[in-house]
Amino acid sequence: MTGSPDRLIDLRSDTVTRPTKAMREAMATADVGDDVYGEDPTVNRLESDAAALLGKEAGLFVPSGTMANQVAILSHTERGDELFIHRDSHAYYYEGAAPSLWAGVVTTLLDGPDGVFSAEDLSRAVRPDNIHHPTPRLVMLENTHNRSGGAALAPERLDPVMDLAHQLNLFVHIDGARLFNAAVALDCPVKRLAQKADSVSICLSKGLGAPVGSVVAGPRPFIERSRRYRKWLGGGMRQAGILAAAGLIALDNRRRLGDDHTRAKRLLEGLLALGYQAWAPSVATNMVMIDTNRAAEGLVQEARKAGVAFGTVGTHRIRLVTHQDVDDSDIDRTLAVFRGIKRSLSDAG
Ligand code: TLP
Repeated sequence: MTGSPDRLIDLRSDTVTRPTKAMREAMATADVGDDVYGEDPTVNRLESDAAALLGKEAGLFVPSGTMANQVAILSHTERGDELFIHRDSHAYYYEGAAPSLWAGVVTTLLDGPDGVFSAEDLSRAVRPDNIHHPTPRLVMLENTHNRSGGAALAPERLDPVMDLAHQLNLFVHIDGARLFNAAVALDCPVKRLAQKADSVSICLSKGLGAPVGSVVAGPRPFIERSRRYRKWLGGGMRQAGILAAAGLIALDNRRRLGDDHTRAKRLLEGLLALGYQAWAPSVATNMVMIDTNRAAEGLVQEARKAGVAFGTVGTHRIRLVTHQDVDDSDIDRTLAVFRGIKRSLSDAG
């Protein structure tokens, strides 16, 4: 085994990044006001810059990706409505029962590769208007798709689903926590990826490196409703320009996401060369998923002792995520740790 190094290489998520010096300086010197009165100039700038990048009329700064998803669901639906969502989507899988708790919607789960269901699947799932059924209202998509290995979904995959949703009078929200990763991997403007969605949310605190924050974007009336729901959920922040200043730098950081993808690819190829089984999406981004024949949690513990942290996705799969605080030598060290684990396993017979 490789000896325990001085610094932990943290590949658990791209949420673990620490704000850079430039970000901290921008935060310290941010122009601020009370955002609940709509008077924080830095928040206002972040909201309009993000909305412009996403090709939407208006934006709303919220504390987290989870709140972004939940205010979007609340703003699009009424109690008793039906939400169509992939079984592995964050808003269903990782947000507790939040859609039913807050919005009072029923979730109908769909399946499909790379975290996306087909237009045909959606068409089969949407039942006719009838007093016995909930009212079909919202389709939620996720790009990149986290539990599907960070799969980037091209317009050819998502547009037909969104077109059908609109024909059926359903709204569409995209959880774009990592939409900029998708744009970079697909070499497609982010605006194009969001074009057919009624609303979209992005996270500033994942690969973009901000300490906190997400933005929901969509038509102005939708954003005004979302502002009310954000307040209800306790997300009305005061001198939030301190955080939005980091968010503005995070938006610029989209230009460096390609480096994370290159490192993830090198990590994947290195692990494959060592004989590990990878589980890869059609278009990969900054995540690597490895299937393990031993309990994934045991592997996590062992690697952590050797200075590399990552997480599990189920009992026999691990997830490694690259981000701005991981460099090329960290990838080399990670591969050395995996080589050591492999060797100790085969030595044990
Ligand atoms: N994802 C986290 C965990 O919650 C799993 C991670 O480490 O990947 N949408 C997507 C697609 C996400 O991946 C996440 C966070 C969220 C929403 C929620 O964002 P936060 O953590 O800001 O509430």
